[in-house]
Amino acid sequence: MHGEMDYMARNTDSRRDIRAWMKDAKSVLMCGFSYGEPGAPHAPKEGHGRVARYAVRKDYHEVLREKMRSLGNWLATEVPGLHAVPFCDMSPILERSYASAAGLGWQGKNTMLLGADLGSYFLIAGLGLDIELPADSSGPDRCGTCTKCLDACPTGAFPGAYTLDASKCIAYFTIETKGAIPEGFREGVGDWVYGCDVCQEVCPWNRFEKPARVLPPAKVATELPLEELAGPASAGLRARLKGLPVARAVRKRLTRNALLAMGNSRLERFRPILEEHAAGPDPVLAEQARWSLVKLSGAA
Ligand code: B12
Ligand code: SF4
Ligand code: SF4
Repeated sequence: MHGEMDYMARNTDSRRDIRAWMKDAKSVLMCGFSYGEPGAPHAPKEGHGRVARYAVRKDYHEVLREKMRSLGNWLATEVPGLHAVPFCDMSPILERSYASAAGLGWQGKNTMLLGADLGSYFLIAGLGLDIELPADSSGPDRCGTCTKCLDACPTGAFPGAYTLDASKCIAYFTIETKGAIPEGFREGVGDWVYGCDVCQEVCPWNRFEKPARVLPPAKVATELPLEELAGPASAGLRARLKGLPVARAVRKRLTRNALLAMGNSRLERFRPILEEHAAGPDPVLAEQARWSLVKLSGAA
């Protein structure tokens, strides 16, 4: 279920309890930061690769940790001697479980944390505190009989409601996987080149997404030209992506993903660039390019 993300199998108990790494923690304060863009089109675009929305705005890790650090500093002026530890994404903790317990929403059938007035396009950050705060409680589960996210997942990554097999998720394949993306999932990856938003796009609660304030969209579209991602012009594109989460991707991984999307596009104009990679020295890229060339020929 975890694929190459070994850290998810480690410390499963400590990831449920912050006191495993913050011994004096008595409360955890959780915040959600919207990256919504109500009304923005996020449709596929011919010859382009799609990037998850969160990945084309300022890298949230630092921005949100800094926000929580400032909140901790302000609290310390009210409570002298306060010990506060900010965290966002990188700490070994199940952030969605804590955020749900803090009343930010419920974990939907797609495992995303959803708020009734916020949808799921928000990121989570927290602050461990050595003082007692009044406890909140989880919001009610409002998924009801809906199964849109489970039905829409292009790679069948949900073995059941509320459970994700991370090793089948497009976000895992495109961001985390180092080698080849397994053949059986390549068609499903479609035109996604970094992350995936399908199980959120179909969610009715995202009608209530809120415009982003802390994480406004960068001036880069969520659809990137595949030639630029896989071709010699990619240096220019990387300069435009500097500082965004998508730029965290190793160049080779983005190239591999773009070659895959070229195959799924069935566009003949990608043949020369695919042929170039198919004859190139990198075995992962060469194999991916050969697969995509077969798709272009319509042989499979
Ligand atoms: C590893 C990771 C991934 C992995 C695995 C994701 C996963 N679901 O486990 C991959 C790379 C696939 C991934 C993908 C994405 N991720 Co991610 N990811 C993480 C990370 C670092 C750890 C998550 C983890 O430990 N998962 C392990 C399992 C055990 O946790 P879990 O899903 O919460 O599982 C529990 C629930 O399902 C729960 N449960 C809850 N209710 C119910 C009800 C029933 C009946 C049952 C049976 C179970 C159940 O039981 C499980 C066990 O506790 C967190 C940050 C963090 N430190 O928490 C971000 C985080 C979860 N990711 C985030 C985001 C934004 C994404 C993507 C949307 C990115 C994208 N657009 O591509 C996708 C969404 C995929 C999805 N549908 O979840 C956000 C989610 C924000 C939100 N509003 O929920 C987080 C919190 C980062 C952040 N700081 O904001 N991610
Ligand atoms: S992010 Fe995409 S691949 Fe992953 S579970 Fe959601 S729909 Fe499926
Ligand atoms: S799509 Fe439906 S089932 Fe999935 S999280 Fe949204 S409301 Fe829940």
